[in-house]
Amino acid sequence: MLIRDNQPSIEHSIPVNDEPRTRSEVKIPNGMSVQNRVMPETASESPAAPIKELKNFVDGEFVSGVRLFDDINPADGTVIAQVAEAGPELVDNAVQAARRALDGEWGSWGVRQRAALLYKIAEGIEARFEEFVRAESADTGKPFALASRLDIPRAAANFRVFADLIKTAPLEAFETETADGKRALNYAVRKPIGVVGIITPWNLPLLLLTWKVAPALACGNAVVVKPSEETPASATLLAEVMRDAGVPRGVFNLVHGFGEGSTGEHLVSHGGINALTFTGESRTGAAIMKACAEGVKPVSFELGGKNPAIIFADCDRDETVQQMSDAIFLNTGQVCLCAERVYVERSIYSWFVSAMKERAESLNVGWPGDEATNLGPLISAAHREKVLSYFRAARDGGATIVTGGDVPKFGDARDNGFYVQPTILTGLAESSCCVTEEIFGPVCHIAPFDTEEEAVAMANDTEYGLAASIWTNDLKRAHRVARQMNVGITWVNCWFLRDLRTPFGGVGLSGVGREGGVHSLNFYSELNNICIRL
Ligand code: NAD
Ligand code: 6OH
Repeated sequence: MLIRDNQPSIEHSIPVNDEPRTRSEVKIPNGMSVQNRVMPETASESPAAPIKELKNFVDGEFVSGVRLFDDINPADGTVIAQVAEAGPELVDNAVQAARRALDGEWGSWGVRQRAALLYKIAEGIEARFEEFVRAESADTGKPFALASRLDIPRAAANFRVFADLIKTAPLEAFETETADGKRALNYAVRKPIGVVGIITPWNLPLLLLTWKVAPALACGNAVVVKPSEETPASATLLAEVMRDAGVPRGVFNLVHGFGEGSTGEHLVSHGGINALTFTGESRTGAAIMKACAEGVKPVSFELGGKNPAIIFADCDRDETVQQMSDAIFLNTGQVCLCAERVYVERSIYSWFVSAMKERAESLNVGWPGDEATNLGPLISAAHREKVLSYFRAARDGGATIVTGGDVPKFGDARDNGFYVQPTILTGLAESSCCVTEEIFGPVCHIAPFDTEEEAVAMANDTEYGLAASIWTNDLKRAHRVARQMNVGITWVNCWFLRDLRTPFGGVGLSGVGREGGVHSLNFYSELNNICIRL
């Protein structure tokens, strides 16, 4: 179900295959849409902006750091900005500023005032929509079309949804009968948890950062945010939006830098933060958990996945192939929810493999700003090397490379970027590293199954447990199989269809806790239960 607020242009649920948002949008191949106004002058124009310094934002001011590092455009390998790395002193300033904000004016703001501010931040993002699209695309190489359809609208929606939710969040109350025949009233009030550290990855930079900042502010906290070193630009723009929306000093602080031995580590080991929320790799989550154990700080982790898709012979075939194309290749496969393991009922296996091959070969890999582009590059040279190492392992392991498996050649500046071909593998053992480890690229392995039980067993045979998708027209089977998936999210006949009120998170190596809706409010609040003897 879609919920709508009193500004009906924004849907809280943003299906991946959404319809165009305005009349000015144009359709491009594979059903994606893009707004004309963000298109570049020429198809081959790189979205790179002139070199500038991306600064930290601490206590309401933009400030430099201890050194500069390069922000690289993955589409052509050019340096697009210099980023100011925050050292331990600046991280400390940010935490202190956040603490002062909690003790100051911000600490006395009521729910309605905070909600009004969140709506203003959403409007501020929309007012600078094109800048955000360009910044996100320049940092990640993702098609403008995708940033316009998914990342930036979702960032604005995150603020609206949590503004709505905090205004309507109920209190828990219990009337208690006591042994002496009297009564007591218990009710829980929501208080901010304090200074929240927020660390986010590069794949959906603004979407994932605002997914945590919005509920944290809705609940009255002050935040210190560290975006990925690969994608500092949209977070820096967001700091401008925060300032212009009238966010009090110190409520939103942004520190740039790397993880281990750098800004991320300084933040997680700082004694002044009260909670830490993180999205990224499972290995990093483990390191952060260790640092947070020291002060017994609450953590919320959204981590990696090795997500299965189970395709039954009775599925709606064309629809399934179309949606599985997104499930495997969206954002060049760099979505934690992407299906990297596809299990197909044997009677339609050969058909499905050929249909997906055709689909993969129809995708346009190219410049982010080109309206025909479906797939951009991977995030970095190092990440491409990781993905290529899995392609090599697949070959060495005797896989059939149904399509792809290599680096595309363009004969222009894109050859300096970090592209790989959309790739489909078959024929590997379930124990192969390509089938057990998260690759995080435009690649999947497809294997046949004979029985429902076998499919469920293969899908669940993993240390991860983020998301699964099931494709069938048999309603009873859909319910039966969905319940058996050891994951946090199961989609039936769809993928990445989000309602932001629902619990989102993973089991096993895929995460700790749930965010979304009331689950976010509970993580970003302390509940103080008050018991009154009547
Ligand atoms: P990453 O773990 O390498 O980095 C994420 C963030 O953590 C970055 O800001 C990084 O600088 C910081 N960091 C790294 N080491 C740190 C340390 N020791 N202390 C503090 N901070 C540290 O992840 P990534 O490569 O940026 O993102 C890709 C990964 O994220 C994939 O595994 C993907 O599945 C996962 N992811 C999960 C979800 C989800 O919702 N479950 C969403 C998006 C991405
Ligand atoms: C991972 O790459 C995607 C995560 C998506 C969300 O956290 C979300 O709220 O949709």
